[in-house]
Formats: sequence, C-alpha cells, structure tokens
Amino acid sequence: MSSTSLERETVLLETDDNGISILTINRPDKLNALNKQVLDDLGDAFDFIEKADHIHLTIITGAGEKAFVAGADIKELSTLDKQSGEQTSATGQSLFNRIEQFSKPVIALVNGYALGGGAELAMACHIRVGTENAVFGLPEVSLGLIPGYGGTQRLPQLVGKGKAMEMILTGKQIKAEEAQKSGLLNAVHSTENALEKTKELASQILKNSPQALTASISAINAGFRSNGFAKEATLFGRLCETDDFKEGTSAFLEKRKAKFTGN
Ligand code: CO8
Repeated sequence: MSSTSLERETVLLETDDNGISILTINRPDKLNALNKQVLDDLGDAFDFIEKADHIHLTIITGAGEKAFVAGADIKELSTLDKQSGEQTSATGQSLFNRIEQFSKPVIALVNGYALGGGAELAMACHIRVGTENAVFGLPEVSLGLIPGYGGTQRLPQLVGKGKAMEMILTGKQIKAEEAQKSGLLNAVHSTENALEKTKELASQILKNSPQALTASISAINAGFRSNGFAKEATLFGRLCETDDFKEGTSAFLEKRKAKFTGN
C-alpha cells in the first residue's frame, strides 16, 4: 500500500496527483449500510486524511451502482436498547460532526440511495453532488425511530424546517431533481460524468488558499451551532425500548410490512 492510499475492511481511499482523495464505502452487498466496522474504518480514514499533507480535499462515495449508503445497518440497530441506542447515536454524531468541522473540504458524491444514516452522512459533508439515480430519504419513523446521526438538525438547515418536517414525518424518498431543488444536492450529473464533474468542482475549490478554505468551513458552521444533537441522541435511545422499534426493525429483516401499536 502506498502512502497515498488506505485500505480497511469496509473503506478504500485513493489519492490523485492533485491531492484529491476518493473515499469509497465498500460494502456493496448490503448497499454500504453503516455498521460499527464502517464507522470505525471511516474514523481511521479521517485520521489518515487529517495527517496527510498531500491530501487537500476528499470525495466520499459508495461502492456499486445502487447506493451511496442505504442507512445504518438495521440488523445491528435491532439489537440496541436505551443505553446502547443513545451511545451509538452519540458516537455516530461525533464522527459526523468531525466531518462537518473537518479542516479540508469534504464532498459527498451521492451515487444512488442515501437513506437514513446515509443521508445524514451526506448532509455532514460540506457539499453534495448527486448522480441522476440519487435518492434521499429519512425512513427512520417507519422503523419506530428518528434520525440519530444529526439528521433532525442538519436537514432543516439545508432544506428549511417545513420541508424537513415533511421528509422526516412521512419518511418518503425524494429523487435527485427534487433533492437539488430543495437544496440537498448542489448539482446533479449523469452517472458516467459525475466523478469527473465532482473533481472539476474540487479543482476549482483547490485553486484557493487552504487557510481560507478551513476558515470558511469553520465560520459557516459557527452560524449553525445547535443544542439539538444531545436531544436527538436521548430520544433515539428512548425509542430503542419501544415495541414499535422492535416491530419496525423485525419487519424490515423479515421483509414484511410493520404493524405499529404505539407501544
Ligand atoms: N441495513 C442493513 N442491511 C441493508 C440495509 C440497511 N440499512 N439496506 C439494505 N440492506 C441489505 C438488504 O437487507 C439486502 O441484504 P440481503 O441481500 O442479505 O437480503 C441487501 O442490502 C440489498 O438490499 P435490497 O434487496 O433491499 O435492495 P432493493 O433494491 O430491493 O431495495 C432499498 C433497496 C429500498 C434501499 C432497501 O434496501 C431498503 O429499504 N433499505 C433500508 C433503508 C432504510 O430504512 N434505511 C434507514 C435505516 S435506519 C437509519 O439509518 C438510522 C440512522 C440513525 C442511527 C443512529 C444510531 C444508531
């Protein structure tokens, strides 16, 4: 392995001569769902990128043709209780907050489904570029949950409170065009051109002063500090104790419709 690349069980990182690295979440058979291993590997990758002087900007994408990331791993989620649910939410929030505050620009290349935790990961990135088959959704309520990786905080920042309420309360998916109109995607490109176009955007950013880029990220984020993250983690943990959560996650794993009772 060269000093410009990193390989972990679920994550690959390659860097080109311009200092643009591509960080690929590599679990395509499970649509790149975020299990603990993926979150650990992403943490390692950001440690590497932070220290690597030759990396100036990172593009995060998903392996395969179907998904960016189809959410947190529902099989793992189904085992959570109040304490571990709150803890898992807080751990993921801390990784995603780190990405949001990262000193070098991070662009999400949303190449398919970005659902639940996948949408939340994309929203933590500084800019989002989509392919034509990009799909966003926060379907957590259909599992008896709420978004737990910062989605209740970042979605309203990007699309406004009303649209965020609609998306989170219905759990419905929106396609690339609507995502762009709503402010979730900065641009949409064909699948064939998307990486090249994203690299063009990256090159445009990298013509500027690195210190000014870091300061811009920090200043823009400073205007959006919120106390809602802790509330999100607490409520997420509380929901992990409900019958509806057990029913919602079991129904997904058993490939059937959930029947909620409100308990
Ligand atoms: N978790 C685990 N496995 C998944 C996930 C997931 N989120 N998404 C897909 N998979 C698996 C499927 O189970 C399937 O596995 P297998 O082949 O072993 O049966 C494989 O990936 C391929 O998926 P499908 O066969 O379902 O593919 P389709 O093209 O038919 O459907 C969909 C694609 C529509 C994306 C469908 O897979 C789907 O609905 N996935 C779940 C989407 C979802 O609900 N995501 C939100 C999860 S909840 C969440 O993200 C909470 C975040 C906050 C967490 C905070 C603290 C823990």
